[in-house]
Amino acid sequence: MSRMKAISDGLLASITAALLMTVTMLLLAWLFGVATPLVIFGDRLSVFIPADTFLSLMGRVGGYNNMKQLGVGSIIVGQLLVGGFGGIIYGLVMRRRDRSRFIVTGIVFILLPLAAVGILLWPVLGTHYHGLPINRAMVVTLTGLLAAFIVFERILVLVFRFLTRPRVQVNDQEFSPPIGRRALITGGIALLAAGGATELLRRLYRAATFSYDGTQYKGRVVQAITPNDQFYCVTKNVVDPKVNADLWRLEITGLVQTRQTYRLDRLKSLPAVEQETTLMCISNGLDAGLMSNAKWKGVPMGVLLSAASPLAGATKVRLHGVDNYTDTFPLEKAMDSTTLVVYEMNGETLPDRHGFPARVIVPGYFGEKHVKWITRIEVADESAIGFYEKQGWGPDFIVPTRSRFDQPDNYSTFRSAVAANGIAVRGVAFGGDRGISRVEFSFDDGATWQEAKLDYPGTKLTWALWSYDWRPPGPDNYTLVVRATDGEGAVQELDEERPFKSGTTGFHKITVYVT
Ligand SMILES: Nc1nc2c(c(=O)[nH]1)N[C@H]1C(S)=C(S)[C@@H](COP(=O)(O)O)O[C@H]1N2
Ligand SMILES: [Mo]
Repeated sequence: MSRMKAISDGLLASITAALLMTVTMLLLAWLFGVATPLVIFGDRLSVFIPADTFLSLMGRVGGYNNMKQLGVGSIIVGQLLVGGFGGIIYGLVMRRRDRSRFIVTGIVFILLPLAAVGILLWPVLGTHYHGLPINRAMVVTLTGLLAAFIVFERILVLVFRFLTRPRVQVNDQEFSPPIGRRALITGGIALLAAGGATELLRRLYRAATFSYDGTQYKGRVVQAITPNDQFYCVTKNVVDPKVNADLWRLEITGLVQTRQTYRLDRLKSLPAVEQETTLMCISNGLDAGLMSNAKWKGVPMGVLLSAASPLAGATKVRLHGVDNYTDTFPLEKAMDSTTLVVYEMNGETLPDRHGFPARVIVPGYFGEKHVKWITRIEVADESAIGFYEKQGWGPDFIVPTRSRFDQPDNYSTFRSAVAANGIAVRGVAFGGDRGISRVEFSFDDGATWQEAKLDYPGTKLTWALWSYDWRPPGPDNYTLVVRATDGEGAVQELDEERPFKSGTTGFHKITVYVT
């Protein structure tokens, strides 16, 4: 066999094998919720990207959604490249042999990759999109990888053998197709596999989070309680979990005397509380709508923790979602009666994209900490950190007091005859878990302030809705500003010392023209 033929047959066989391996992974993900390198590689890598690099990368590729697509695309290309390289080496080695032995190809193409990928992805192997508990999810993820690598190895070996086997002759009759035709057949299979992978990717794409990640709630539609289907949404995932409640468990582990495991029905049988709480994302801009308010129903986390008896030395909890998202907050905050594990949102079962079957509500902290699809509460010490904390977000995760205009729109124009009858100005104000006691409005860029009306005062844990019936003194270009005072009397401020990684501070301003 010529060197060229060894290389080209090795390459063709391995590309076919890598494509079928990708199809296997996508099928496992699609049918059984198995985590595959296609998505968990990105999770594993993104914690090493510092927050500022992450943001500038995100900006350069055109947003979080594009970045996620780029991530998945690169992993697929990477798999094809690594597979192709393996195939070339295999072809060259096979030049001097007539048959490879399974013991060798099994070690090289199944066991070694399994060990390498397993070690590399160890921290994220516990991911499962149908909600298996972490330890079982690890077994399932490794089994899925094993299956995918077996597919690669078997296809590589068999296709290479098919391509290079000498033609068989029986009684002068040609039995196997000529070499050129075999390459054609293999190419056809590879194309089919590529088509299959593309079709599966299309389906996953439709199920993917691209259509709703980053959904905002702001403007004229804003009401005191955000309807579930309009509640803002942020997720790190390409495809969000769709948890099967029968597989799902909530575990209380770590520095506790007695580990606890709850099924959903047991969780729901505990005395429940209802609590209105507003959530806001750490990356919410001053004019943005990554903030919403709902009435949540669930169980105080402190009840679950007390039943497990935290040990001395425990100072934090680390929460784990089935998507391998993690975050932490102080144990003391976890024991607060307003920190909840909830399973209902505005009287309905928690929607999938907001964390079905259960999520955490931790008033006063940024949205990051309100872990969705919660599956484990790990009682931990000071050293525990979470997904976005590893990226360098924080160190402060307490929501600073904020306020926003929802009406009128920025750069609106009013004729003075209309303006003389009053311009309806309204918006929201949010003070974390400190409540809102007062909202002031200015139409001269903060030189003078007017008392706004609190149409919906909310509770300590929610936003307030405010309004002001503004009668502009005459035609002019106006800069409107709003500022809130929280329930403890602290006035909203611009904190120049606060790093952007701890969330923006300052004032929302809009421009209005009266002509
Ligand atoms: N398991 C899990 N929980 C998560 C996230 C996630 O990606 N996975 N995103 C967090 C972020 S960044 C925010 S702002 C809130 C958003 O919650 P929502 O989509 O229900 O509004 O969920 C948090 N909880
Ligand atoms: Mo967020």
